[in-house]
Amino acid sequence: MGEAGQYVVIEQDGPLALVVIDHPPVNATSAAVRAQLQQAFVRLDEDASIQAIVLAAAGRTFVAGADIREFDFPTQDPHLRDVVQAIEHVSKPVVAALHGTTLGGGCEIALACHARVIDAKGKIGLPEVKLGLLPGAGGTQRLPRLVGVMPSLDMITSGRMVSAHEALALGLVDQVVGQDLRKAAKAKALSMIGQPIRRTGDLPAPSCVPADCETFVKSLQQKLRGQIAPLKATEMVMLSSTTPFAEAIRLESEAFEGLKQSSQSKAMRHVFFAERAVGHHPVLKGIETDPFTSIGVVGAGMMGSGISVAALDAGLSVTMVEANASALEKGVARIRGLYERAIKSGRISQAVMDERLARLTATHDLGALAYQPLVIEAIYENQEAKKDLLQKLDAVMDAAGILASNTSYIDINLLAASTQRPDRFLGLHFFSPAHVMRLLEVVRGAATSPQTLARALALGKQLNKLAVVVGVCEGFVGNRILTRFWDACTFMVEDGTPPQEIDAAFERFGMAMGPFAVQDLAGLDISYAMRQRLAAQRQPHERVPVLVDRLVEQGRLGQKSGQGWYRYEAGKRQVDPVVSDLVTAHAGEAVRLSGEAIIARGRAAMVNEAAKILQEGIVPRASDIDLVKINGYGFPVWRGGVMFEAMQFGLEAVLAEAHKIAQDYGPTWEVSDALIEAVRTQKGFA
Ligand code: T1G
Repeated sequence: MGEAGQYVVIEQDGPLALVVIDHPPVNATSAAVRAQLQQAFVRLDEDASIQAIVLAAAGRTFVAGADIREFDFPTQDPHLRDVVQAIEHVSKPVVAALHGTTLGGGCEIALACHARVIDAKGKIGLPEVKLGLLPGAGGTQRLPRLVGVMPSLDMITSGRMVSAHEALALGLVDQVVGQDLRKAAKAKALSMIGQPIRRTGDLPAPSCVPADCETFVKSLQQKLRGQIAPLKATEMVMLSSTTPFAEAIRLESEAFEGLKQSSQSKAMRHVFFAERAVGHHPVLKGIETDPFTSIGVVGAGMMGSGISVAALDAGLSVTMVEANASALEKGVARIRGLYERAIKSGRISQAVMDERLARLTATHDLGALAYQPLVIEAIYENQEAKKDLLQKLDAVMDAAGILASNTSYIDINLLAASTQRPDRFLGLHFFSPAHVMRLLEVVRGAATSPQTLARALALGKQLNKLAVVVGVCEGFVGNRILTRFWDACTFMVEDGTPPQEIDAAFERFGMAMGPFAVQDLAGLDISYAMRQRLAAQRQPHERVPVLVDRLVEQGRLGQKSGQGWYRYEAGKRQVDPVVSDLVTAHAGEAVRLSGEAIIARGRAAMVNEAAKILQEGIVPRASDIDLVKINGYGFPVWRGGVMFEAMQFGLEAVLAEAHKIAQDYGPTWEVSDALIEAVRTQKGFA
């Protein structure tokens, strides 16, 4: 694992030494970087000709943290906390020059320097909890000494980056500069020669109002649903006001090492690298794309207006077209309403709202889309209506324009074939609310060209979406697995396990909401319509959900009708005896599954379908499926996604359950060869 390169260089300029870390792409503190950094500071401390030091980094950012790839192996000396300690105890002033994203171990190094100068566009933070970790090189003890306990709890348990100006206001940095960062840092260092050195670790222990901390912990516990790192981090930060620094540092690194070995951190590190891999597609190699400045959206309903807001928020101009006058008005009012609420909650200012709305053009005229580089149709889910619209758009749009459909299930190849530009056509499946949900399924049709795909992914990045490229199949990746999961859960109810017990089991598992509560939120009529649509393709003896269709036929559509699987009074969901009686009557010889058995069955139903998706080449990586489930369907990130969790759990058991499911639910639940192969080879899913 050793690295040979020289990643730390020293430039001397009179009494000043400039130490530059140069370890692309993000100056992560790998073992070699740590060793060279420690050697550099020991040497400079002994060098009498040096009276002050500036620590900076080359490339696009100051240190963005420890090298996450090293966490699967025993830590090599020196530990970062020892390097940080060495920097803090140098006998001459050390000033950090911060640019880009100073994160994790990079922030901890900066905290140990005696002053911090940051570029105005810079950001700084301790995002370790997003990896199931906590700051392990003194961050939980030094940050509170600089900014106080409550701001530290906010920064460390949210993992959010703060801007340069917020960092200055917090007291985290000493100076913000618009240009020539290093020059300013050097001036700062020279001005500190001969002055008493302010070592963060030696600063007084911060005060902490126990009641405030208790309130903070309570609200955190409500949000976490089983995640452990943020609570452990809170415990460490609170030590800063009660425990001597050296002892607290020892406890912090113990807690860090413990979390590093945890399955939650392994899962979240898997997700980190999965997010980096998802954009890699061999067909896109070498294709450069220009950023979008504008797009067109047809349909001003929930999805159309949400997509428009996502684009306006990303700085694009949007032309939103809606044939129906009142629908257009409603769409614009919905967008305006979203921004007014954002102003009320302090997320944006009136000026920002006005600037964004100024980039919105709302019209009935399809012709207004003639020169749009990309147009997304987001009208209601009806195949003929979409084909008709796409043909009209095909006729008015410039030949180079890309056409996209926001359909969540209609065959993209079929829609593409209804246009003259199948190579410049694909699916862009947003999730509701489209301006909030991070996931974007980019559905690549058989004729979609690599250039079109590259453009779509570029748009996804501009809209801050996590774009996952998927092939064409019924329900794409997310809804296809969801349908299997919901069907299996409905069969568990029909066989005698109450829906509220299944929901409780999956909410304990870490899901935001259980499957039946989600169905009620989405509307039972949506999946009912899909089952009706697919009825003709059903295989003989195929088991289909019965009870849910009965609910729909009784007008129980979910939250929108006040009744579904549950009853809703004053917005609160309640178990409905009517449904309980229906279940008991239907189940007869009830099979009431335990929590563990419920999870095992749900897991196997999802993994078996996901394995088929892999087998069919709908996605190239199992981790892509993990990202879809985490970012679109509330699968707990700290379990790493449906495929990673199953591999951690043990695929043998999943396969055994999948065989039982095939026996219980019939031929369309046959076990996937990919799952069998993953167990046979002991290699899991690639
Ligand atoms: N370690 C190893 N590789 C990293 C890395 C890291 N910390 N950060 C990024 N990379 C790789 C990444 O895999 C990708 O590689 C390339 O760099 C560009 O990244 C002791 C324990 C900095 C905001 O959590 O959030 O410090 O795919 O595509 O969109 O307390 O990367 O090209 O082969 O994401 O411009 C804490 C993690 C670590 C920050 C840049 N730090 N990184 O985003 O580029 S734990 C973090 C990021 C820690 C201490 C603890 C982002 C970024 P490849 P990218 P980007």
